[in-house]
Amino acid sequence: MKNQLLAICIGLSIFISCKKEDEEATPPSINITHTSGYTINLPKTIVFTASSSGAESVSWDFGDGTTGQGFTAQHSYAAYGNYQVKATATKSGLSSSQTRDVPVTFHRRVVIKTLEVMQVPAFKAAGVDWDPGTLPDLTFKITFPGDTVYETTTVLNNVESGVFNIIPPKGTSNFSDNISIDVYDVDAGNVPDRELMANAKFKFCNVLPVSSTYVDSVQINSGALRLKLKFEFQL
Ligand SMILES: [Ca+2]
Repeated sequence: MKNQLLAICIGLSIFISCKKEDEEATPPSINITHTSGYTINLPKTIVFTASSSGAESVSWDFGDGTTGQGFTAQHSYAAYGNYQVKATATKSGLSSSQTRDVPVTFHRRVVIKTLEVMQVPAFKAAGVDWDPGTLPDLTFKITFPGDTVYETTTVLNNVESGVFNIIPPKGTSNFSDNISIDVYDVDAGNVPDRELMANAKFKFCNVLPVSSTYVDSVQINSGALRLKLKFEFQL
């Protein structure tokens, strides 16, 4: 009986010590949660929480070149953008990481409602008119990420400026998306039937003001091309 008990104890202790080694060899789990990044004020402070089983420490990469420590950490962002935030949990030299996209943004989506062409290049080449004797016939194309194109059929004839309504409004949910706007002079029946006058590229995160003022329009300048966009934030 004594020998049996001894054998059970030895067996149990081996089992426990094996189990302990297994536990030590398992990297800690990691899961990030955070407070909302939607704001009209900058800087925007976001509180990050890491939940982890077994982690001894958690380190953070806030995605804007700064880092932090702790199961709970907070960081203030000075600019709008989508930040890739990475948390790393460490235990006994083993680590696990999780990365989350964290948007710091006014709202979830911005849509362009009108495009005002304020100024176009005066000539297509040195001293050569777009339309000899008359003013250009304006039209435009907006390219959103993924080559999603909004191409208007509206033409503003014989003008150098004017306003296009975009119906329904077109937009993006990612403020760091590249948006490209082409402005053309149309010459129906000619070859080519339209000529690119100028192009402007921008990201909403770069053109929105870094202030507490809620805006609904921005001006985009690219060389001689000057555009004004009226937009709307949507939830
Ligand atoms: Ca024309």
